[in-house]
Amino acid sequence: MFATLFALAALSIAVRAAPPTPAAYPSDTVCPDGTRVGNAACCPFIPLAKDLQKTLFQNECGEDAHEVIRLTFHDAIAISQRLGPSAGGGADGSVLLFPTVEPNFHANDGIDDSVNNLLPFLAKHKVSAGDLVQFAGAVALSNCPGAPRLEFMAGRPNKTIAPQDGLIPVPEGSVSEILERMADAGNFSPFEVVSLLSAHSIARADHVDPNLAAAPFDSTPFVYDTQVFLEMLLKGVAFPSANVTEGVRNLTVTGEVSSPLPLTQGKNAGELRLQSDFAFAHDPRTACAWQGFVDKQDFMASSFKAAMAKLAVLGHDRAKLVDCSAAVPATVKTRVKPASFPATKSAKDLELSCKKPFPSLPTDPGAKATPIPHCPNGGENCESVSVPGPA
Ligand code: HEM
Ligand SMILES: [Ca+2]
Repeated sequence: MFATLFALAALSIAVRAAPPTPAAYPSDTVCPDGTRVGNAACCPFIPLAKDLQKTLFQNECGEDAHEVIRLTFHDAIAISQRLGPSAGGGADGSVLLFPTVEPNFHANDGIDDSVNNLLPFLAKHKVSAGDLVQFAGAVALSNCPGAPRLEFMAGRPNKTIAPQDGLIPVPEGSVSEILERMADAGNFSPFEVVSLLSAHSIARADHVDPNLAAAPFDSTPFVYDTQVFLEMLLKGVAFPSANVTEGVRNLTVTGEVSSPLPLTQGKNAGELRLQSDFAFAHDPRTACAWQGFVDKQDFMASSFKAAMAKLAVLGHDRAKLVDCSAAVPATVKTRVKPASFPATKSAKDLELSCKKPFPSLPTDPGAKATPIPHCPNGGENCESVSVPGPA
């Protein structure tokens, strides 16, 4: 009893003694729209989430959501402990504040869409550019079945610089180069980098192979599941573009290696395998972390959430930001199918580099390879938002 009272007294002293950072704003505030949040600084994010869902994402884990999730990484990672503050400010929204600089970096090919799509929200809502990028990413991810609900910390200032080129990993990069870059940016461990790469479960490439648009990295690009970890371990057989064959690949395409599911039919592009993802799946430093996520949905999701929490505050002191995670929409509740070999594939197609036991998994029915649908509704025709803008 006394111990409890003492603990409570100590706690209230600790709370009152806290410095007047934004974290000391009144808690349990009622926002103008009636929503209760822990802190007044979180109020602008409630209408922002609604507007993003209605105007941009349409509550879908489609192209527009994927692009913004990629943007959270490309904004945040442009920071370097080795080169110092003049190299870039991390998760600072510089990509929105200097829309004619960063989108032109080679590693940012295709990022212009998400920059132009987000700029109207910066003009309309009272939030900083850095907060907008990370919050929009968390809202986008909430639409993806299987994904975790991300932490969101608010309060990144708008005062920043455009980063230098060369800080964003490219698929031609070696595992050593990428690990070194990720450690320099934010002390990410090899395990954390593999955790972050789970984002490639909801990803497609428009710019790696110029012959293909929206070429998916796994057979379920609208579901945050472990298929990308499984399918990366299947033997590559061909390229998804008829114009790219093993022999002439280097003439037109870099950063891509042979895929296990190359079938392209109309707009339904075959699976495209990034050279860097494939290298991570087999490198001795990362192969067991990679294989360890196969069919481990919850472990993958919680590991991603932890690594994203680190990524989202790069360049900031987390203690000076305000926890507005409650403003992130709850994730969709659609059940995610456990990992399975795509039709025609089985354990005999695996090429493993980690010596640990591999889970026993079923094969999807079908005598022939199934095309990977272009749209979340299973069809070939779907709209994506493309706001004209400076990027
Ligand atoms: C660390 C090494 C990484 C490399 C080399 C890499 C490379 C790439 C490449 C080349 C693309 C295709 C872009 C295009 O052609 O349109 C892509 C897409 C994507 N990446 Fe990464 N990436 C990395 C890490 C990450 C991380 C950490 C995230 C987490 C947020 C992420 C999220 C995405 C998403 C969501 C897409 C899909 C974008 C879309 O479908 O429009 N990537 N990545
Ligand atoms: Ca997937």
